[in-house]
Amino acid sequence: MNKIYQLASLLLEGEEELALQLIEQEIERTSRQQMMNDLLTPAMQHIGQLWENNQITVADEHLATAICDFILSRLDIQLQPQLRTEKTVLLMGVQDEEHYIGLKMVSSIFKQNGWRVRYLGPNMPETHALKAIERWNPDVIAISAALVHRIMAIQSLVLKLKEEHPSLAVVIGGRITELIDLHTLLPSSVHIMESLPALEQWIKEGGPNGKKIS
Ligand code: B12
Repeated sequence: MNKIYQLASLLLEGEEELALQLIEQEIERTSRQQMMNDLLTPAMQHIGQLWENNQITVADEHLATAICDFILSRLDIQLQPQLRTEKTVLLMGVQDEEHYIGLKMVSSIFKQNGWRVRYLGPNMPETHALKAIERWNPDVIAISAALVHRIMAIQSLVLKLKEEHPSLAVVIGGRITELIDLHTLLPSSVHIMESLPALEQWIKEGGPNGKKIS
């Protein structure tokens, strides 16, 4: 069976140990980033399809998501970055956004590259997002959104960020980047990243101090 379907079915069956084993084998064969991009993401997307087609229940999807979340946390704890930078990234999902598995993957990529990560999770109210910036003084703020109608929340937050913290690097990612062209809707200084490989490349090229990619 194709590994993506195999993983999706292990997640849906609640087989967390077997799912973890499959994921660890994949990391050994490829890399953590490739496993997240080429195996775990498509497995969750497949689960989304099954859900949309009423082939699984909401409870099945919740179980799969919970295991996925647990596995990502467990893999994160084992992370031992080779280099440490003095850079800090603040991660959050925009207000009302509940999808956060992608954001956890982003967190893992930053950590693996030696960054200090302050992960605020999904559904961050704008005023609190702004307060958190005062508190943590990050080099980068990375924002995730899955649904198209989050565009208003993104635009509003970006506008305030550009007003109050003009030099702060802003990175936007998530499923929304596949659905609409954010380049035309946001200031050109915002880094719009459609994938984990694009993010990793940006980090390796120096992040906010390197060249701008989009
Ligand atoms: C699990 C899930 C949920 C869970 C989320 C729990 C959680 N802890 O995240 C729950 C049950 C809460 C949920 C709720 C809803 N969901 Co939902 N959900 C999913 C599902 C099955 C998987 C999401 C996921 O984890 N994907 C895997 C991750 C890794 O992918 P990702 O988020 O795209 O992230 C990747 C990239 O985008 C990138 N990335 C993400 N963020 C960032 C940030 C930066 C900075 C960067 C660089 C990169 C980056 O990194 C990841 C790496 O590959 C998807 C199916 C799908 N196609 O994804 C549906 C899906 C997204 N949901 C959908 C819907 C409709 C909803 C609801 C509206 C349902 C409802 N009626 O209540 C609500 C909305 C909730 C809300 N207020 O936000 C639809 C959206 C359809 C559409 N029109 O856009 C989907 C596509 C399912 C479907 N096929 O119908 N959902």
